[in-house]
Amino acid sequence: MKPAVEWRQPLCSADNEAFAADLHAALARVPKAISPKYFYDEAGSRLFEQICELPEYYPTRTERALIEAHAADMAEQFGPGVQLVEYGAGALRKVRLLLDAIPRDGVQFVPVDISGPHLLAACDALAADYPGLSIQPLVADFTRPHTLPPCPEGSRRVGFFPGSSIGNFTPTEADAFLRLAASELAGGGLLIGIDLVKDEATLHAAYNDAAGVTAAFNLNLLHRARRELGADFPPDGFEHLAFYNPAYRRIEMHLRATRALELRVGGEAYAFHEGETLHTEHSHKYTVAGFQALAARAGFSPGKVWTDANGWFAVLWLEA
Ligand code: AVJ
Repeated sequence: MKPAVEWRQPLCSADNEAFAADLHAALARVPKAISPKYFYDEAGSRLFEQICELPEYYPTRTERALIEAHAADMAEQFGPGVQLVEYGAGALRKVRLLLDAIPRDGVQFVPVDISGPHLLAACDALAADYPGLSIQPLVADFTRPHTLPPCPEGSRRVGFFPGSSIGNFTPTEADAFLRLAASELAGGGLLIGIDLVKDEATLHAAYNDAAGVTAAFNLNLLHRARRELGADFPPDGFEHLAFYNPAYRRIEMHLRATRALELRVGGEAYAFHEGETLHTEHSHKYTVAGFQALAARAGFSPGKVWTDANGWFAVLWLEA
């Protein structure tokens, strides 16, 4: 039995100072905009898990049903021995559906996530449920150069990027990520979930849930800045804004100033006029053909595609 090793000692640690530097840059920019990766501190990761359970938020349950129904077919694309690298691993729920379809001694699992405490807790839970599974977590920002553990001999390296997380990237950023992935997965492949273009009402509801969890998730960025950086964003000074921008085929999330504001972050002063926003997230929607073309330009060959009956979500196999 292979031991579940080394995950008390992540291979490298995410850069905490990056948040301060990026927040200053975000507030100095016109229009103001910050990377959505800063949503995912412990509180933010927990809120995101709540989003995944919301009735309006169809992507998670749709993708889960696809993987559940087709896990064996998906695993067949991987081949017999696999180093499975999950980008932005989160709570490690979906991968279980895949792991259930692969013989345990044929897989080394490498979850990569920026949120260290959350990742390690998720690995604990996974190890308890999958005794004997080899797990090598990596606490890292997977959009930046990082070093994966070596691929075990006789195994293919396969990336797993579910949840349509790639939607957070602009097409240019998606291209850069796919190129990085195509090179580190060369000889293997990538199993990726993408959210598809659909009617605006369905999209709008998914990012404006009645319970206000998405709003809390968005606003948590400001709470995090207060907690970690001593920034003085007034709690009632901003509100959640999410809408579909058809020109870019993306949902945009913003934090909108409810009044003119002056605030300080670590000694620097910034101003918002009433209604001005800090753009916090893109969530790009794709067509299957459009995404395959993007992936092909980055070095992948399109393979099998699994979609739900509504055509709301797709899981794609891409050979690297
Ligand atoms: C994790 C990027 C896939 O875009 O749907 C959910 C994040 N933001 N609700 C998405 C999110 C607001 C989510 N992704």
